[in-house]
Amino acid sequence: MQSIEEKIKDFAGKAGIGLTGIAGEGRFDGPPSLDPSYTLKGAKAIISMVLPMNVPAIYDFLSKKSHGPHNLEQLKSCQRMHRISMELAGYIKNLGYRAVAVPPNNTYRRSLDPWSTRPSFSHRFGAVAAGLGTFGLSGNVVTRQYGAAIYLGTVVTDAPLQSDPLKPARDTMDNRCRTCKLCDKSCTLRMFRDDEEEYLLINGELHARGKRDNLDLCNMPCFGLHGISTDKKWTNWGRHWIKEYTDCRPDPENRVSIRRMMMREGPASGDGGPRYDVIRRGNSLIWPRQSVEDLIPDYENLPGSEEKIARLLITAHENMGVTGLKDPYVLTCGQCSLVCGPDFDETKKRYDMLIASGYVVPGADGKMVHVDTYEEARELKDKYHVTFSRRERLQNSGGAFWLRNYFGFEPRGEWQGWLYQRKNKRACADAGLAGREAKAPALFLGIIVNGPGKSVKKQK
Ligand code: B12
Repeated sequence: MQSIEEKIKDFAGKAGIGLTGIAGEGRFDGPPSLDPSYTLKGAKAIISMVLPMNVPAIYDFLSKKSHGPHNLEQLKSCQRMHRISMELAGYIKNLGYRAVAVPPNNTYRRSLDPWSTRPSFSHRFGAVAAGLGTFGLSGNVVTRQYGAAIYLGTVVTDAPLQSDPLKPARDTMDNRCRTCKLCDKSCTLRMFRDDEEEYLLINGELHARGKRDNLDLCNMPCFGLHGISTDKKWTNWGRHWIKEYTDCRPDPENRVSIRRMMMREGPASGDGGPRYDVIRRGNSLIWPRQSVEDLIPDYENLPGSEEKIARLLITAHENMGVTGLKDPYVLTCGQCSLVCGPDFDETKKRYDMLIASGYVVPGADGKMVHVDTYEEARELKDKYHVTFSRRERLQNSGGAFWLRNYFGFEPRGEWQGWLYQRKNKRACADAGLAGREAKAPALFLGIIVNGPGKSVKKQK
């Protein structure tokens, strides 16, 4: 007879999930967002799942052939992951237990810093606790089978499930990242460091990842606000370049000035509000299958023309109730995970595509135009620079939405966070790694503790 764990994995596999792992009791000692009881009181286990990203769509994206297929595929896959997670939760309920699906993304807890983006449950921490992979330099979870180019999903349950074996905590960092580091070079603002590690204590073991300089340096490229690489040799798909950061990477410790820049550039982009809304609605809510998931064909059956691809995206957005985007391609970066394939050769191949891909910038009609040199890109950017009125900027900034939905104070999580930081700090010190613990730089507390930071700019 099949065990309950086997039945669950069988269900997930038949639904199309690539990898499934289980973390049971004793596997949730870590940062607060590894606590499954935030999602389900009395939770005893989680089922962590992986869907690989579509590789041809990644090639199109990195080589600048088109950003359409990856934009469509991510929306489809996140809906798919959400649907399968809900179906699996239903199946576990049929077996007599309680179960809840964690949406793929955008279920942030309230915080005094509404942009701190702390998830209700961290799929990454869950995947590590369930033995599916370990952290890489970029902080992404890297699996042996697919690298980091994956979508993660989680179901939380009170079923008393047996855990799967864990991967060694340094599996990815020692066996892959040490000699690769191409994810770092794929980030336009170089958010993490390739020469310094930070550590997270999870279930009594220290897990390494690249030290993160400042999460806002990830938020800006990922939301399309800074598309040009630090060496100015290529771009991601972002429409904007922050003037002050084009020649000089900012000092990551100057948190206040970087956040101020994000607050200036977000509204200046003219459609930050609806863009975020597409991501939120596509990732945290589930829609009737025919209106998003089934509307979007698999890569092999996508329409040949860019116009038709854009129309598909716009229809999917409209079906989720979002209009008013200046352009429908909301995914502009994520390159640290897209380049990371199952082995070094594949990763290098993807990275080479990126650095040989040149530049994309908005042209006369607002559509992205491909050019080969920095000078051409600069010229087009200056020529077709679009500005928005103060009213438009305010209307479409989305700032009020963030405050309304994510500002607040959740004492339990903050307390758990404080206890965790202390424990992690002690564990690092005991291991001879004093000061290398991953910090949780809540902006307001950070300002009080560290001061507003240095104004010196740092070139990298
Ligand atoms: C916020 C978020 C983002 C933000 C910030 C990214 C980042 N670097 O953290 C943005 C929008 C920029 C982003 C970008 C991307 N993301 Co994202 N994102 C998330 C999300 C919602 C949470 C990530 C997270 O755990 N962050 C923050 C905290 C919790 O982690 P931490 O800093 O390590 O924790 C420290 C402290 O904050 C503290 N702490 C932790 N939790 C809590 C809670 C409380 C209350 C307190 C007080 C403290 C505290 O403890 C830790 C040690 O100090 C998850 C979905 C999910 N629900 O898990 C997807 C997710 C991580 N993203 C994903 C992906 C794919 C991407 C992109 C590639 C873009 C894309 N979608 O194509 C890029 C990759 C960038 C990168 N290197 O991380 C995947 C990851 C795949 C993988 N292989 O790991 C996820 C899991 C989505 C999914 N369902 O697949 N993302």
